[in-house]
Amino acid sequence: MTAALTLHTYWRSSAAYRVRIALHLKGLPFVSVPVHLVKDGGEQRLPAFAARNPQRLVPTLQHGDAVLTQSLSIIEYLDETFPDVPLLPGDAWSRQRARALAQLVACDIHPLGNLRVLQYLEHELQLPSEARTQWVARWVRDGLAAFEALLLQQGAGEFCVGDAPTLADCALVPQLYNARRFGIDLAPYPTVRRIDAACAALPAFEAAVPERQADAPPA
Ligand SMILES: N[C@@H](CCC(=O)N[C@@H](CS)C(=O)NCC(=O)O)C(=O)O
Repeated sequence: MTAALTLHTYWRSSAAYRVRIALHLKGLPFVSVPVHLVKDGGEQRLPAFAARNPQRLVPTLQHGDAVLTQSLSIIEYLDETFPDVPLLPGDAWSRQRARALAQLVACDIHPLGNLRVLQYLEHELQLPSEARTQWVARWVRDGLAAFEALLLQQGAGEFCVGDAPTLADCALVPQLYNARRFGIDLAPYPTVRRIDAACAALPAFEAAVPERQADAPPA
């Protein structure tokens, strides 16, 4: 019997959403432990959570006694540990493309609109809500334009890299959810939207949607 998988997660965290997609694509059973990122200053900042993940971020995945942090490396760990339904393609060039697209989202878009960054803009720099939204939109549009251009330059399949979902799709879909949340127009990115629709048709992506999580507020 394999060790249990426990995901410390928050329904609207796009980084946790990436890992939920990967777990569902692989058909791995896991227990979700909600970490409320906003209530009472954020449960991620409590000592008990910080002892598990000193970065005080979700996702954090426990696999038996091992504690894993950082969504993309968690997904790569899952891929190596549970190789059925691979999330990285079979050849080095395609693997590099999948990783580069995922990192474009996770390293170059997402950190600029993260909760603690927005809280800093609000509370310390005292930027009004409109300016904070403008900040997020600026970096999301920039990143998605590059993502779209890379897909066109390198030739996407049904999904970002080839005809099966990869690490890149696990990163893209949550970022688009986030973009919609901030009211960003996705019309300029038709290939991205086509791939998002292909992902949305798969039960694994549907199961990972924020509103379907147990800690999501009632509709
Ligand atoms: N690079 C990290 C980012 C994780 C991250 O930023 N998580 C956010 C939620 S999407 C978080 O926990 N934020 C809490 C905070 O900003 O205090 C990863 O990919 O796992």
